[in-house]
Amino acid sequence: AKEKVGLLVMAYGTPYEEADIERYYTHIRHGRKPSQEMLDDLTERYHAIGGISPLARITKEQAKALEKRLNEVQDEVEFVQYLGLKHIEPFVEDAVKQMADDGIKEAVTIVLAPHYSTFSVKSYNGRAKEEAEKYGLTIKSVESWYDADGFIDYWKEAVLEEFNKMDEAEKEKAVLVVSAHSLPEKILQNGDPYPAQLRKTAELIQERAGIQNVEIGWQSEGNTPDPWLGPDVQDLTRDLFEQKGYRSFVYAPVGFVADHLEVLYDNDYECKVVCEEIGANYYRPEMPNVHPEFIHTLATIVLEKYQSND
Ligand code: FEC
Repeated sequence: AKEKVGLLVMAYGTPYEEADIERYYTHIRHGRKPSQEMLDDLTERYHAIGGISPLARITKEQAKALEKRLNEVQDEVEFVQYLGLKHIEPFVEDAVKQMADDGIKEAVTIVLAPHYSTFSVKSYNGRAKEEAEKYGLTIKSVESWYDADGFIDYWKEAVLEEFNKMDEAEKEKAVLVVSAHSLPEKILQNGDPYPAQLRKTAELIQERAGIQNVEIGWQSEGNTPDPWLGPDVQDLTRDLFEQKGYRSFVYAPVGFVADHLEVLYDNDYECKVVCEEIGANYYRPEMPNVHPEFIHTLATIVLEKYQSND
């Protein structure tokens, strides 16, 4: 039989049902319970997208599809997927322990977020590594894939599909807003590569799609007193409308890879409301989810990591 290699797919996680929202939110806040008002606000946002986020289902599908693809593109070993989440069970640590219990000796990890940041990818990878050391499990971790060819190509196609719905006059006054989750500005003090990686993703999409007007924005910032990376996509929309005369906005939240609250609410509701208020057209390309080209790209990245010497 072929050697079994662990494929640890890590992602943010989401409440499975309404009753999970409080403990999930508390976990995100590093153990501090949210106030009733904050809890109600989050619960309402979930209601607005249909009750609960499709993220749990999509993340599972992505992990399964990635395992399948990895076992199609190579024949040497058998990759076995494990899902490890940041803020709800199965936690990253649960998944690592399960791999060890199943007799897995080596594993590759990938986070379902393209851009590296000390706040996001580093914390996932650190948690996986720390747990793996307890069991003598060898892991190799993918750090980022914001410039991967197939990833850029996915977005090129998705974005052009939206631009192709416009006539020439509309296209001239259209802008592509490329965004990722905002993070506290203090990440910049230690030279975090996150903003530069987002800019690179935007540049590559712009080049490949041949789109003239492209801007970078940040979205979904947290509810804390410290300053967050900006401009926020909503403010940016108003400013671009007034200052550059854009009348159509195509939002590409490339820091995410699935339909979930931050896209279905923060883009499809909040940005859309701004567009409606100012009288602009709203477009949002499809998210990668389990698109075959996207999954194939992730498989290529994982395989390269597995075969590398680091
Ligand atoms: O669909 C869903 O149910 C879950 C969607 C979801 C994704 C996601 C991705 C990222 N976050 C990142 C950073 C932060 C920081 C804080 C923060 C807060 C929240 C809250 C919810 C939430 N996040 Fe999230 N995030 C998602 C959901 N996130 C809900 C809490 C309420 C709110 O503020 O809206 C602030 C923590 C604090 O208060 O101290 C920081 C980053 C990503 C993208 C990378 C990744 O996926 O890991 C970075 C999806």
